[in-house]
This record gives sequence, structure tokens and C-alpha cells, in this order.
Amino acid sequence: LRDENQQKIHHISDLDELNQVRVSLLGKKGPITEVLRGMRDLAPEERPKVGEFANQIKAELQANLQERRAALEAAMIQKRLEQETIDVTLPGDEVVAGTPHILQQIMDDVEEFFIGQGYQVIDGPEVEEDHYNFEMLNIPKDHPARDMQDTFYIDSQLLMRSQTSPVQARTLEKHDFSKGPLKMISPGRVYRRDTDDATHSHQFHQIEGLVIDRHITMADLKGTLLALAQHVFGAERKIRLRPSFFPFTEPSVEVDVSCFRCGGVGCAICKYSGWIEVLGAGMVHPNVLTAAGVDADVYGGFAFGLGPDRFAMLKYGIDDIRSFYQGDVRFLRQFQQEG
Ligand code: FA5
Repeated sequence: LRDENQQKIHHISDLDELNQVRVSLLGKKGPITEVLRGMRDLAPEERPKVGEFANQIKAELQANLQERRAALEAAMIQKRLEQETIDVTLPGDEVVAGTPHILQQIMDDVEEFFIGQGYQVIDGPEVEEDHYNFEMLNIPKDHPARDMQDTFYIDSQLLMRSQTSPVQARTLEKHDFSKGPLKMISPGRVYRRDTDDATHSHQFHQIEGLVIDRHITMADLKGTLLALAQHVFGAERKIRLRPSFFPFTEPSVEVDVSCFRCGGVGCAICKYSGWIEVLGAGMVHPNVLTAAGVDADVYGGFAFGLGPDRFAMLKYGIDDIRSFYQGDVRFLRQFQQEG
């Protein structure tokens, strides 16, 4: 019984089989139990010998089973370790990393420039009140200037903001001038009922700028915008201010950058004038300051609103604004940032 079963135990190949063998050998119906049970039929002097012998075999078989179990478990662990080994010489899978959208890159660049000049970055709501988008900016109801920015209304009081200028009004209302001047920019999305074409989108971006203090002049505005143009478009750039009209600034200007696509000689992008229009700006109208509770006799300053979409088009020579919004990765990958 012992030799035969030791052989058998030695050849067990998995834990299930081992369990079956253990039950059949040592269980209630196994041969050893049977021998021990049959002892009552033996002569009393034989019982201790037979009992001792049966128990010894039982202990040996138990030890053999235990040993086999340990060996099988070790082999299983070994096998799993081998299967899970990483071959560091295999070629790796490419990790597809995203990158900030080209418009985000331009906005980050403009933001960085202004943060470096001590401006705060302020957010405003995209769903805006008529009050801030128009009234506080010197554009009362029925004023013809409302037609300049055809607007998506939600109801008679609420609208999708058509410009980032309402953030000027909101910030002016809250700013405490006893604590110092106000210098802020506000980037964000704006909406207009414009028909989409190569240079217009019904949803685009603006970055508003506002500086209010006691002695701000138009020269400060010009110097700021020249430094910005040179930062974004290159140190060779010049700017040109042309008279314009916005209800919330007086005087108002449109600002052109010298064309860098054709070196000022003339090309389709600058319409052969050597200059490209990039933003609107001006000296903040006293009515805007007064409406926000700021003393217009003491304080004044400049404001501007630029379009990062147009900035990106000019910087990279992109001829259709819709490319920014179609999400075509073949287009977007051209502007992948390193690292
Ligand atoms: C304004 O929206 C004024 N709030 C700007 C301003 C701010 C003036 C502060 C004075 C003081 P305008 O409508 O011109 O102005 O728009 C400003 C810029 O937004 C334009 O120069 C242009 O770059 C961009 N822009 C305007 N309409 C669109 C459009 N449909 N698609 C893409 N960009 C546009």
C-alpha cells in the first residue's frame, strides 16, 4: 500500500488530483481507515502492532502528500513568474500624447506676456446679461451700435456675450482703487450671429485688456500693443493706429500690424496694403467709468479687444478660421508642442 501510493503521489500533476488522492487514501472510505476499523476483529495482543504500523503508514503518506503539494505550488508560482516576465528588448507601444489646441497655445502666449507685465487674468460668464454686454458699455437699448455685433439672445435680458468687454464693466464695478491701479486681461469665448466664412466664425475668441489709473495716456496703449505685437509676431513688427469707433472708447482705434508674410510689399493676406488689422482699442469712455461708479475726473485708461483666432491665422498663415473648429487631427498635429 505504501510503496504503490508513494509512486502515485509522486506523479500527481495538479492540486485537484492531489485532493482526490488524499480523500481516497486517508478519507473515511480509504484503506487505512478500513484497517484501523478492522482492528476490533484482531487478537488483543496484535492490536497495538497493527495500529502502530497503520498509523506510521498514514503519517508517511500524509507527509508525501504535503511534500507534493508544496512542490506543485512552487511550480505554479514559477510558471506564473515566467509568463509575466517583461522582455525589455521588445519594441514599445507608442503613447499617443495630446497637445494644447493651437488657439490655446496663442492665448497662453498672450496671457504669459501680460502676466509678465503685472496684469491679472479674470474670467467672465459666457451667458451674460444685456446690462453688462451693452448698457454698462455705453450702448443703450435701440442704439445703432447694437447692430455692430449681431447677438444670440436667450431672452430679453440674457444673451450669449458678443464680446469680452462686459468683463471690463464687471471688474470696474468691483475694483477698489484705493488699493492701486487696475490692470487686467480676460480671455474667453464669444458668440455672434455672423455667417461662417474663411475669416468669420459664429463662435470665436477674444482677449480683453483694461488698464485704469490716474495718468494713463494713449502713448501707454500704443507702447503696450507694440510690445505685444513684437512678442507674438516677431521683433521686426511695427504697428499702426487708425481712427475707428467703439461706443465704450473715445478716441477709438483699430490697430494694424506690418505684414510679415510679404515683408510689407503686399500679398493676399494684407490685401496688398502692407498692413493687417488685428484688434480694436481706445481710451475708456468716461460714461463707462461713471456707470461702474468710478470717478471719471480722477481715473482713466485704455482698453483693447483682440481676436486670438485672427492672431493664429496671421502667425501661421492659416487661410480659413473654420480649420480651428473642425477638430481634424491632421491639421491640429502640425502644431504639436514638443515634450
Ligand atoms: C470688439 O468686439 C470690441 N469689444 C473690441 C474692443 C475692446 C474695442 C475694448 C475697444 C476697447 P470687434 O467687433 O472689432 O470689437 O472685434 C474685435 C476682434 O475680434 C476683431 O479685431 C477680430 O480679430 C475678432 N473678431 C470679430 N468678429 C469675428 C468673427 N466673426 N470671427 C472671428 N474673429 C472675429
